[in-house]
Formats: sequence, structure tokens, C-alpha cells
Amino acid sequence: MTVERVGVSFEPELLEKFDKLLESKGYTNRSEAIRDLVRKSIIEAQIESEEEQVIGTLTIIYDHDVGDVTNQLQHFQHFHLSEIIATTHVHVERHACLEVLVVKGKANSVRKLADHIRAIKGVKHGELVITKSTV
Ligand code: NI
Repeated sequence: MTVERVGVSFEPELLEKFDKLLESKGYTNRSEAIRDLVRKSIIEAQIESEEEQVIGTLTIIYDHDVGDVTNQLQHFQHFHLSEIIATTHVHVERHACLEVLVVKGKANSVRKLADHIRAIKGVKHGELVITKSTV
């Protein structure tokens, strides 16, 4: 892979703060840190687009004793085979379950799917993280 070198100017105070941040995050060189920040910005902009193909996780907490929540979640997942590609279930407490769903598809479909799952009675909380495998 070829690379191009670019020069970036910083005010000394800003550079000092940036270097401290990099040290605390375990970066050993500025270039890798700046590349990661650029990738993050590009991905954030891309996943704003509704048509963009994305991959991610939906982490939910639910109470399996509330109504029909377990059946509804199972049914929903079997109905969305191509978008929900893997799940992990953890029994957290006596009544609380955590489930991580690996999701993929168009950004707007994945967001709608997450909204529907959050809206199921018994699902207390759902956090969607979407990203892309390539920039
Ligand atoms: Ni459970």
C-alpha cells in the first residue's frame, strides 16, 4: 500500500493535550492516532446515509418474565434472518437477560429494526452501535 505524507500544523497547547490523550489511550505514534480519528469521522459521516450498508450490534436488556417478550424476540429474530446474523444471550440476574444481536444491512433498516426491538414490552434498554468494515 502506498502512503502520502501530509503536514498538520498544531498550536502547541493543542498538541500537548493531544499527546497526553494519545499516551493515555496507548498510542505510540501520532500518525496512527490521526488515521484512526480520520477513519472514525468518515464512518460517522457514511452511516448517516440511510442507504449505506452497515454492520453493528444491538445490546438489549430485558425482563424475561414480562408478558410474551421472549417469544416476541425469538419471532422477530426468525423473521429478520438476513439482518440479524448472530445473537448471544446472557442470564444476568434472576429476571434480567442481556442479549447482543449482530445486525447488518442498510443503515435505515438496521435503525428501524433496533427501534422495533426496543419497543417490545419487557425490553428495558437497547443500545445500537453501527459501523463499517471498510472506509
Ligand atoms: Ni436469560
